[in-house]
Amino acid sequence: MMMIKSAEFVCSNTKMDKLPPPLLPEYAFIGRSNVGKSSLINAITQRKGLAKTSQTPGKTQLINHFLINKDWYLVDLPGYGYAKTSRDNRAEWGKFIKKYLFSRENLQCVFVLIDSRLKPQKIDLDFCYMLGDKGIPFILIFTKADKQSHLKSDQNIVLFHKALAQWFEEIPAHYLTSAENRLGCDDVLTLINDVNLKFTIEH
Ligand SMILES: Nc1nc2c(ncn2[C@@H]2O[C@H](COP(=O)(O)OP(=O)(O)OP(=O)(O)O)[C@@H](O)[C@H]2O)c(=O)[nH]1
Ligand SMILES: [Mg+2]
Repeated sequence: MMMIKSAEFVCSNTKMDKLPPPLLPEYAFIGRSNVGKSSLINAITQRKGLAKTSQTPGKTQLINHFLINKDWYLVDLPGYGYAKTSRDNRAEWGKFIKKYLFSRENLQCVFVLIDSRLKPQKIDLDFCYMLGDKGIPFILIFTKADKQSHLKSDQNIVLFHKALAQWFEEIPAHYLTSAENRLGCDDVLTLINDVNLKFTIEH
């Protein structure tokens, strides 16, 4: 299992050319606003204040890079589907997030966070289809498992898989997690560790 020896905030950006050089493997957390992206980054790294969290949706507004063990990046992204954001803001979100997702060379995997308490939501399914369409590999992370029974979470996971199965031949791997009790966090780290070992810089 991977130990977290260091976790440092590097920078916040909306501009691709200001991101850290793409020389280390990188993993991005994305999902609906308030789904628990920043909280999960803190739980995974066991650093409570590393990524800023809030009860109010729309907290994370930029592409935030964190350097872990001086060896790989975790990226906290702004959430989608935040109703209070103006239409201009939302268009802006789409633009820079898509540019990031489609062109970041060292991006190894996108973690799409889904609230495990909810039945499949169109906005999440649409986001998954969009990634699939662009050939961007992703993994599903169901969040906030501590808020209900395991059975309920599993039912929602099955429903989500069924919805995806209409479009995908291969259903992406998934994890059930909680930022509250760290359920699933070490499994996510193990996956990251495995991918890190295979990382090579392509020229
Ligand atoms: N019980 C419980 N609460 C959680 C969990 N993860 C997040 N929360 C709560 O959900 C709220 C939103 O968490 P954030 O981590 O800020 O969510 P986010 O996805 O980063 O939100 P944006 O940055 O606005 O897109 C906070 O009040 C967290 O305390 C969890 O696993 N269990
Ligand atoms: Mg956030």
